Amino acid sequence: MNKCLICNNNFNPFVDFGNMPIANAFSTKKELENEYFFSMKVGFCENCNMVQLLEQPDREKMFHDNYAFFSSTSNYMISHFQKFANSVTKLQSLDQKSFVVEIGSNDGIMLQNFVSDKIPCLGIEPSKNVADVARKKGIEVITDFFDESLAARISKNYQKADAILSANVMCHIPYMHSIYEGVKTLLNNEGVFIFEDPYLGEVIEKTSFDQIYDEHVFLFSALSISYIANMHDLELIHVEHQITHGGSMRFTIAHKGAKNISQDVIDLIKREKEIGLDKNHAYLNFTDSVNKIKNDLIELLKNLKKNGKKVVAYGATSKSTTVTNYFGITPDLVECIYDTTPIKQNKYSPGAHIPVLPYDQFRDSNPDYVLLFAWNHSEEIMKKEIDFMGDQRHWITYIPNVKVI
Ligand code: DWN
Ligand code: SAH
Repeated sequence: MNKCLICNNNFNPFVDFGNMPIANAFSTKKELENEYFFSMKVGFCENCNMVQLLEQPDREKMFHDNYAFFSSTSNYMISHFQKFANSVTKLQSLDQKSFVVEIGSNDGIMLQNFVSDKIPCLGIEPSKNVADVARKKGIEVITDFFDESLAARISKNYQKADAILSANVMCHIPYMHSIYEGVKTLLNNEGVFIFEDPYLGEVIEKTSFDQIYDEHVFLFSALSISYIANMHDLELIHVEHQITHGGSMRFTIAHKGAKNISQDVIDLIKREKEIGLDKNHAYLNFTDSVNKIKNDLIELLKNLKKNGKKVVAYGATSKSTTVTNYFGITPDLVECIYDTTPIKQNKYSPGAHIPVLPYDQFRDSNPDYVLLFAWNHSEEIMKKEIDFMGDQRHWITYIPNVKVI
């Protein structure tokens, strides 16, 4: 039995991925000698409806001066965050007197839009190397982990926020109560806290099990978010589906009673109950669905190898660490991974030790099959590579099931 991080209720895991390394620990040969592993199991708390990791490595092991994920590696995401920022400016009628705080601002992909509109903003980003990229864009960043005490300091030293924003960060933070207390302190009376993360409903529906890795301690639903908001005198007032990262949900939170709750919240909670996301039952077949993908993909890769085909991968994603380690994909089956991120290049993937090579070498490698680890960016990537792939080369994708394209 484990204790829920949100409500302290007892619960059991519904899937066990075994030992996993740090998903973004792309390493040199020497660094691999001290590789760190943790036991990755996921459970569902039937009391507050939160899906969560049972164990998460210390935050300093994941977020530090050499964090490997840079948000601006996708052009689609750059335009996504421009639209996100513009929608907040409109919603809150932001101007030069306003104040926007982003939690987990990474390389400034979101805040750069407020800077160019001259709207005062502040980023909170514990990973110094990515924060430095944002600073070069003229964005003020505090290199620290957001929590209750930092929120108190910011509201004292700056001003209360009209908007607190966060994307793909809330699901990374186990100390959620401290976050919500911090939000309550920092948000002004009419302020909104808007964040988006991979959506539980879609992870279950599509079996996108690779959204589960060390950094992703939670998978959210409207049910679980309204539960935790309520615990802190806050309220879920709006939800908006996003296609990013394979299916995400944007949640808007405000002080309790400050704003109307939209019909979309009521509808989504109703739908989540209809499909049973509030019951253990919804999670029982998850392991079987993951294992079906595993068996199909391994069989395909083994057949391709037997037939002398060259298979490489595209996108050294965090998600691929779960795929390669749980499925047992080694360099024997997938020669290498091509990626545009300099800090990942000429290193080895965590656990599976597949070489990561610069994207510039992808085309010269002349592959027959390309396993798309960055499947969430498939539209952008397939469009970019359409001429090269032609009719002779094939993509392999595996969410929601194994497909050769
Ligand atoms: O939640 C998280 C999300 C936002 O980002 C973090 N915990 C970590 C990270 O997850 P990820 O690594 O699974 O994210 P992506 O966006 O799927 O990673 C894409 C990878 O593929 C990057 O390493 C960049 C690379 N890439 C590329 O080589 N060529 C991406 C594109 C679009 C390309 O054209
Ligand atoms: N918002 C970006 C980055 C997501 S990656 C995007 O959507 O692309 C997750 C980021 O959260 C990392 O940059 C990590 O350093 C940061 N992070 C982790 N814990 C945090 C915390 N407690 N406070 C602020 N940022 C945090």
